[in-house]
Amino acid sequence: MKKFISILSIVVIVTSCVPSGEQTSKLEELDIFLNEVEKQNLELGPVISSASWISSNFITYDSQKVIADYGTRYTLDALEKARRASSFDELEVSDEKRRMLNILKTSFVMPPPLDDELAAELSKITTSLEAMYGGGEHCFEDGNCYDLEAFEAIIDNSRNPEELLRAWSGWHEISKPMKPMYMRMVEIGNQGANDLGYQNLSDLWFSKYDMPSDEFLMETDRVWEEVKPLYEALHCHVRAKLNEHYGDEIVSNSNPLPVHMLGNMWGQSWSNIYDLVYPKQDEISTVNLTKIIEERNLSEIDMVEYAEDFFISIGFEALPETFWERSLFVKPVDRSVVCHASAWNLDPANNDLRIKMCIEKNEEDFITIHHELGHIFYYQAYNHLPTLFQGGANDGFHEAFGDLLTLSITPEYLKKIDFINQEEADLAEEDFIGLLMKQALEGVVIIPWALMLDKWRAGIFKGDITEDNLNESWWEMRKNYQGIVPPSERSEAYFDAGAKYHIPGNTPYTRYYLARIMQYQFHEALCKESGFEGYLHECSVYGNKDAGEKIISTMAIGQSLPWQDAFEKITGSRELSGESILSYYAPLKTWLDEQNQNRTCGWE
Ligand code: X8Z
Ligand code: ZN
Repeated sequence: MKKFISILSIVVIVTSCVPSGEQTSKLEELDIFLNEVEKQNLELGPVISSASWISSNFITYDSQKVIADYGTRYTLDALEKARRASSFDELEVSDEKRRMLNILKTSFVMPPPLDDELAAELSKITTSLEAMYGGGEHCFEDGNCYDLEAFEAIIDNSRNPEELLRAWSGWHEISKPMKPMYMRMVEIGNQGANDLGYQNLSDLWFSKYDMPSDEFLMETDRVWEEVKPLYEALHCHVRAKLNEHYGDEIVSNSNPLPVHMLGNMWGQSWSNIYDLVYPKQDEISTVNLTKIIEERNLSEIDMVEYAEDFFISIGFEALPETFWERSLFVKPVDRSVVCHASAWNLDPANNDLRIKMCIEKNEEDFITIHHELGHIFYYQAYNHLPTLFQGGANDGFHEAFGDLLTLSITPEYLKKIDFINQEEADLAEEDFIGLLMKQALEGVVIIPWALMLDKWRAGIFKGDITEDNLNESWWEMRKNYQGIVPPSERSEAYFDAGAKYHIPGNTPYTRYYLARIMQYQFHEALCKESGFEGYLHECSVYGNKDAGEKIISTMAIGQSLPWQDAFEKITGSRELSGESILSYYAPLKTWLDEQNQNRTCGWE
């Protein structure tokens, strides 16, 4: 999700107390301030967003210069506003205005102190890091150069351990030079967080969840404990199957999994090795969306249209013409762009919505398109709100809705849109373990990764992890949470975390953890409410206007209320829980436990 901090409201609220003279003038001052913020957001926001769009779409010396400069000015201005917002701390105001003031004080990811030079230095670093990733390329001694997409073409598809190792290692060269810049960025960012009244960046990042940060972190850990047995069962089975295929030398039966053998550059999704881990691979019972996309010769835009159609089927309004005109769907051949998929809300007042994605014609990207459109339709649903309330109920909500709908890509749905026929749908439904396995290799596998990534960052922010053990701690945590190890010993000369977009891109990652838990809670609630009684994986909300209404009206709240209120609207509960994901995968868990019966599971 991309947008520069949004801004605020004109609504006049009557407070419950009778204000004294002094309060009245302070209240008037507050109204004037909030109106100014809204006006500025409406005027300047779209221009800054355009500069940012250009800098990500055309990575050049000049575009980076412009965005670094805009970034500095914008951040300094936002800091000034945060300071002014704090001056109303003691004033008795409505809940709505208090929320707006809090948003002004907390909407920072990497704040500098209120200092021109440090702000400029920080902006330069953050801009450069993102460009280094976006333009990342590694050339081997034979003179052949590869960018991320070229390396991924190997990692995602090859079954040759040497080739895989070369591709994995090649891509992880690009982040070496990021390390000192990253450390300096954290140093400045921590000072900035401190100036805003936080202990450090970690304190700032985790204080945005309408509860004290330590309570929130306990919640995330509690849910992980619930989901862990499912992950461990999957890990055990996948390891045994990879061991069968590759032998002890490549994948041992007792050690953690080597990251380069998992069909994904970061080992965060294992769906590309589905055929190795699920015994029925040769039968037609498994729907292969990549094959269907190829056979039907679908274009990148066709793929986006199918996703749009899903949202429209449940009651969303079609996307504006400008979405189709201004988005980037295909990787340009003649220039460097940040290919990592993103959704943009450039000019809320004019509904200028776009995605930027180098779409590949395969199943993985078909799913990612739904994810991105989840962001886009969220923007569309809340863009009527004051700019300060234009945001997800929390950042996990923003990531969850597109993913939620992908749970509805059932065989029955695929038959409805004519991707498969009745016989294929029946076969696929019968082989529900295959179906759940495919989902789990993405949806369950990502969970410990999505939790550990920010735990590692928090360690740096708090100073528990230093430049001397940056890489070591990264792999230590990956081993503990995911049971994954690097192909070989990695020294501190490497900065392996920097080879993942969200580290140089400074995108908090706990949002994906929340999304991957909440999406099942949403799915279960929406399915049950529509009277569905079967297995959760058979339920599709395609065409279900009641479910759509729930989603749209929740989205329309934006971030105007605590996330728990929005959560309750859909699920009837105010708490995260691992129960829904466990029920969704219950048949798979039973199957995995049988398969794992005589295996040794777990890792050191
Ligand atoms: O970054 C993304 C989206 C954009 S918000 C494509 N995701 C995470 C990732 O790629 O690591 C979606 C899944 C997790
Ligand atoms: Zn996203």
